[in-house]
Amino acid sequence: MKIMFVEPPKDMWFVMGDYVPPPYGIIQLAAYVEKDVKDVDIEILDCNAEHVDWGGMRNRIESSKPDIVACSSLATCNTYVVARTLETVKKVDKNILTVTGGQHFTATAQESLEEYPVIDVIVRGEGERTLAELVIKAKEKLNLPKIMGISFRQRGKIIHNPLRPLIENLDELPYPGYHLVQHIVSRYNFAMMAGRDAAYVLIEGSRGCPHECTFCTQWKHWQGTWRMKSPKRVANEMEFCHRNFGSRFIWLTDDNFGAGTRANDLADEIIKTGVSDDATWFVQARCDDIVRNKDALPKLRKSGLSWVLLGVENSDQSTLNAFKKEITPEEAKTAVKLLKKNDIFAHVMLIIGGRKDTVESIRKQREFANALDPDFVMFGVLTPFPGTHVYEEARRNGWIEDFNWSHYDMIHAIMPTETLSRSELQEQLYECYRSFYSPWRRKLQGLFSSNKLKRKVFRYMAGRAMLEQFKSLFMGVLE
Ligand code: B12
Ligand code: SF4
Repeated sequence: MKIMFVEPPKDMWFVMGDYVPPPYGIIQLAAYVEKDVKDVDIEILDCNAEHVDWGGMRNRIESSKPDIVACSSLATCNTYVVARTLETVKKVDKNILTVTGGQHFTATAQESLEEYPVIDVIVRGEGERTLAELVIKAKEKLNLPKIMGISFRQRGKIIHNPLRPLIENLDELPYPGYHLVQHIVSRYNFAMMAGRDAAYVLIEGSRGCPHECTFCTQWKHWQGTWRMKSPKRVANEMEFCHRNFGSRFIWLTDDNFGAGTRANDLADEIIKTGVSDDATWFVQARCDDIVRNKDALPKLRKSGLSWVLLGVENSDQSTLNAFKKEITPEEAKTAVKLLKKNDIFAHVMLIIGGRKDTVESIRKQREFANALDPDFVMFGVLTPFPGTHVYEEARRNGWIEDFNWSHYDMIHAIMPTETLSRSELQEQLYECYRSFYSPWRRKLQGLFSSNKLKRKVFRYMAGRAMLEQFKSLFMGVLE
């Protein structure tokens, strides 16, 4: 029995420059199958890192002769790429079992199975145990329809089996299977964040989220729970990746940092490993968690934490309330100040395009961003990702004008607001970037900042003409 995991050729998200990311989801799944299923051959084909195009992918599948192909998806914008991959598989041999999963396919299992006959099975929610059982049953030709957590077709009908209970203790997961991509592991990099030479890995410190923001897929995907690995385990994984794969830029996939003693304990454990002498790490965080963890920030910095992406989302309290974000603009200001004070690169994410947004309210957002003065800002357009409250409301009310999934990347306007058309909103998005990045004062401050990372990022951006890319997006997107 052979299972081939495929990371298809994906479009890059240009807002963050050039990068080659490890396909963490499938690397993790492959490691679990390797540990849990006997006598199975595992192969990972990472088309991005291996520079394999569609023709090359077909050749690899033909020569590998897998029994199962499991395709990574990551985000809604990759839907067609996944479908094309599994179509390629079926053209090679229609008997190969095709599987996918992740946030988008979990939320759209019914529609996706209706639309794409090339998908045999969708693994909904947490993937490890379900995929392992699928492989065992497929290997032993046992009854596939009894597997919890899958959606599939049976005699022309689409069946959704009940969701599988979540893994209770994430420390039981094997270490991510970077050894399975050992030959290409040095190609993973995030040029803008760490330079092309710093080997880049993703590590999962926790899974899910206890909050319920209306625009986010995460809480529902993970059944409203937040589970974490122990700080010692996370530090050990970092050390393992650093020692075995030379990883020097580590992205924790966590959506939350959490409160309590976790941040402090994590910093202690990482410092003990000595990784921080040579590697830096990144995490996303809520503003309130940064404020709550303020006393731990100096130690976190010492442990190598160099960059935090803060979900600020909006400057307006009533919009934050409508998003159910449960933070205040004041917390955002404090969080940015705290990060900068501790020499941690403060990266802010703001969302425009809420239903009530107007030219005036977006202007206020720009002013807020400028006043916050973080090291880096990303503006996104409110996007109705399937599985979110925003999607349900927008569908119900007929607000969605663009159903091309490849545009669901937060830089294409998908819905108008009450007062702005999609093209006007797209123009506003460009204006947000222009207003923040084009003033010479900010460019010079960035290029000559005392913070080394900020200098590097601004030099990188200057070289890449990122603003021009936004401008062309604004000109071309609705054609
Ligand atoms: C790291 C990351 C990135 C990295 C790239 C990483 C990569 N490997 O390519 C960067 C920064 C480049 C990036 C870009 C984008 N990202 Co991103 N990213 C993440 C992040 C933080 C971690 C992903 C991860 O590895 N998670 C850990 C793994 C183990 O979890 P998982 O992927 O969900 O997999 C589990 C299950 O879902 C399931 N599963 C998943 N896939 C499959 C496949 C099979 C076959 C099976 C059986 C099971 C299965 O099993 C796995 C184990 O249980 C997630 C948020 C998060 N915490 O997950 C967002 C997230 C995936 N990104 C998101 C988005 C929207 C984007 C962008 C569009 C940019 C944006 N606006 O934010 C682009 C898209 C780029 C592209 N073309 O692919 C959204 C996706 C929402 C959606 N429905 O589209 C997420 C969920 C963030 C969020 N809170 O909304 N991202
Ligand atoms: S946006 Fe962040 S805090 Fe809100 S539900 Fe998603 S992961 Fe949780």
